[in-house]
Amino acid sequence: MTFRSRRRRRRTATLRAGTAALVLLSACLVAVAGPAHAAALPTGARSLESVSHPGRYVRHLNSLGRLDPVTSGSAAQTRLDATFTIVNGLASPACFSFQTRDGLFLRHRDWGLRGDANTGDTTFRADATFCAVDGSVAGSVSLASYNYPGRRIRHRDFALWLDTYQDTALFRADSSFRITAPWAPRTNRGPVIPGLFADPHITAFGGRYYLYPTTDGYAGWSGTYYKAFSSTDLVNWTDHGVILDHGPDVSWADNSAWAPAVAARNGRYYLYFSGGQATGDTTKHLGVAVADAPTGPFRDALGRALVRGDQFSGGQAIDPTVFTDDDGQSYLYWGQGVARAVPLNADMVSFDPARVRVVTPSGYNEAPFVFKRDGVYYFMWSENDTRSEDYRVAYATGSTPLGPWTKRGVVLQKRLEAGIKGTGHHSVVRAPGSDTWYVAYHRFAVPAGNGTNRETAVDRMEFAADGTIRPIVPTL
Ligand code: FUB
Repeated sequence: MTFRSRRRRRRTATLRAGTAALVLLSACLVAVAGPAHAAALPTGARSLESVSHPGRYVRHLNSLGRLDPVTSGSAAQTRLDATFTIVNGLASPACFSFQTRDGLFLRHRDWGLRGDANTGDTTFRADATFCAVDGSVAGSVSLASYNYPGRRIRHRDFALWLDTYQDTALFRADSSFRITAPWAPRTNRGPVIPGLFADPHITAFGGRYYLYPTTDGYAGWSGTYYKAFSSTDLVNWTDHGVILDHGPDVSWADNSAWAPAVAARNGRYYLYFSGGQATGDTTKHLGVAVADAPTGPFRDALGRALVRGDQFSGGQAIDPTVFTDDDGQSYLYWGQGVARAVPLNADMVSFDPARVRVVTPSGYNEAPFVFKRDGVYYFMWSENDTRSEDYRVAYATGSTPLGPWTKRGVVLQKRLEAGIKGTGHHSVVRAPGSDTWYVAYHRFAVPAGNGTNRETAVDRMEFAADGTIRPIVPTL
């Protein structure tokens, strides 16, 4: 074991000890307080009704958290302010965050609850994450602070506070909420998976669709783990939880868990991913992990990078994708700034470095994706910077998986009249057994998102009779 990996294991052990201490602290509080089991919440649009004051709901008003009456006769703005999208916890996938309809997150500050924009820093993410435990009556929940587990959201004078838990009937009732249908249901489809997820890789295995995104919402894209989602209809998605976490699972990468892509071969599933280190060294590397099921758990296949960031001159080693041709040969593509491609060996975890080719088309920035239709190879990519509202998707065609490529142009870009910006880092899937195609991509979260607060959308992708891709219309 190297010094670095020993240090790494120590850090993981320290983190685990910290987590254990938090759990122990919660357990002690629970011992005083009575049972408070971790509870699962449905993600998606919901409202939260007070247990002690039925008819009053959690809402925000002038940025402050309140508990106010809401009825079907309430003003539209009141119903909107009392509707939250329950999402993956910004600080932990084991807990939850609450996104307002205007794109803010419920967080505590000076022990008061308020709605603020996600800065992506560690403090904000922790302040905006709450862990669900059983509430005072069956079917209700209580929300414990992620970073102050002894405190819970409760109402006092109809304002929302993060107060220290008290083992009284009054506190228990004032800190318990029923999760109800949303007061303001969405009139559009919204992101396909609630919350902040970018760089979606969509694929189909065994007649089921899978989505593998980057977990977003972190300043500097410093996220550390990947989740998997699956669906039969591209509308209703099951969250399969964390499938790979750089913390405990990858010895050579700490953060920058970006842009996963999964390929299947011989009954095994290979997850290609980007990773960086927390040492001040900003170099990114590509890794590969393997699992027996598309939802993992994945384990690092090599214990080292598959492509080191300094292995080839020029460009960043990020954004991997794999295309497998009809003859069974798989190809790995990757790169920001420079696009590279190489045939993978049959083991899917090695290649001959001498066979790596630069295949950068004009306008290319990152996020390569390759598929084949009617004997034509399509090479697609993202142009501009992911922080720009002009981040967009372009493509080229060729007669081999390695080009040469003929650029065909931009096919997916912002739609300002619908409030859609920064549409890029996409992937494409064919509906099994058909010639119906879909594209998954990310956009700035609607509303109020930006280049580190992105969400995942899926739309139809159609072809003209000559095989060119019709302009894709991004929809809300
Ligand atoms: O999500 C982090 C990075 O942003 C990806 O690797 C890029 O493609 C861009 O989407």
